[in-house]
Amino acid sequence: MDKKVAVITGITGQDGAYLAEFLLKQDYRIVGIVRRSSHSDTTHRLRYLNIEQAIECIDGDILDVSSLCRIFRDVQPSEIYNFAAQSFVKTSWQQPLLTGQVTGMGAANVLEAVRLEAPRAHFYQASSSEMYGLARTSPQNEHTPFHPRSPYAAAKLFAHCMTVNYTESFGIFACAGILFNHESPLRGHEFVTRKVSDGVARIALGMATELRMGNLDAQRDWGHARDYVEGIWVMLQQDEPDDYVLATGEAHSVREFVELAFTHIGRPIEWCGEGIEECGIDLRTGDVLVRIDPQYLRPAEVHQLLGDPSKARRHLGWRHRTTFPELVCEMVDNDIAILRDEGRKPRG
Ligand code: NAP
Ligand code: G4F
Repeated sequence: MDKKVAVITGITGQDGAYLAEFLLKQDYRIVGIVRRSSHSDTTHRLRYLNIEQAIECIDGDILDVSSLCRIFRDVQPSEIYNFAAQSFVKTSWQQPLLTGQVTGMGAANVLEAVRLEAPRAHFYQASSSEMYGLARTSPQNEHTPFHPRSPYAAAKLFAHCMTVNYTESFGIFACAGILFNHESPLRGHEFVTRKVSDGVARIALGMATELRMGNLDAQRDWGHARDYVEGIWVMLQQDEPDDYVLATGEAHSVREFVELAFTHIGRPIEWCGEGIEECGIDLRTGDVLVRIDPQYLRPAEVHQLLGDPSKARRHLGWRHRTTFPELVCEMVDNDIAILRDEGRKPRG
């Protein structure tokens, strides 16, 4: 039997890399769309997973419909996963128009190329729990009303509605996964979990003395990206397209993430002060290890996100495997290992 062919936009990002790793185990041919860059190291996540050689990377950009049409026409994919986005919420206030173009219109471009060149392919859109924003009910499920609180969330909501629209209007098999935060050692350093795991690893190795943070009270439903890409794949194997929430069903604060990370390296902290005067003090030495820095606060905050993944459990048989403490410890241990390795490399 011919191999199934998957096209992945955003393959150089966290989820694209883990999905590619998973699909290779299912014997897929994988084509990744990679945008042009002036530096050569865009595929470091694929290299980290040791899968770079097994993937066909093709130049393309989701802002350029002609590149998408060319790739879909040439490759005739059975499945298309749209992960490409300007995905950092904080940046979306500094670059709202670019975020709208890439995260919102970019998805519409991909859908249009699917309609024109690969109308029988199964399509996945990376929707986000950020669309719930200032949610009126908790936990959030597929029926919870959306209230986006950032240009990023507004752009994702446009892309989400277009995905539903392309199924209803054109009969495209288009699924939107409404995914709550998922993290891993491949997470970008700008996101809070990786920032903390890297910062705590540096403190553990004596390379830094403190960590500067924003809102410690924000709560997120954090899972592991490797678990979530499996749920994404199962969505596209169903007989009918539908939308699904993927989440753990547990919310934790940024503060808890920080506390666990410091406890893991044997330097538990206690909190003193309030608001931007608050800081985290090393219980053993009395040193200040965490400071609040207003530059990391946002113009509008999403205070709590908590997902109800029961539909995915019932229909897809999916549930997360990695627990919150396992996630925190894996990320901190991984960053310690990376920093030790870098320290051993000869300068040159
Ligand atoms: P990520 O690590 O930031 O990866 C984003 C990817 O998009 C990168 O490969 C990036 O390429 C690519 N990209 C950006 N602009 C592009 C363009 N114009 N054309 C082609 N590619 C472009 O994001 P992630 O965490 O893997 O998330 C994957 C998707 O899921 C995103 O759409 C995100 O918004 C969404 N999502 C993520 C989460 C989460 O918790 N991780 C939750 C819900 C939804 P470069 O490498 O060249 O920058
Ligand atoms: O890690 P974050 O930047 O992720 P955020 O904003 O929740 O968005 C992520 O998850 C979404 C799914 O819900 C995705 F759609 C999106 O693409 C992205 O992957 O921030 C998490 C929380 C926020 O409340 C933020 O205010 O952490 C708080 N925070 C506190 N201090 C901080 C910091 N965030 C960052 N990035 N850096 C800080 O120092």
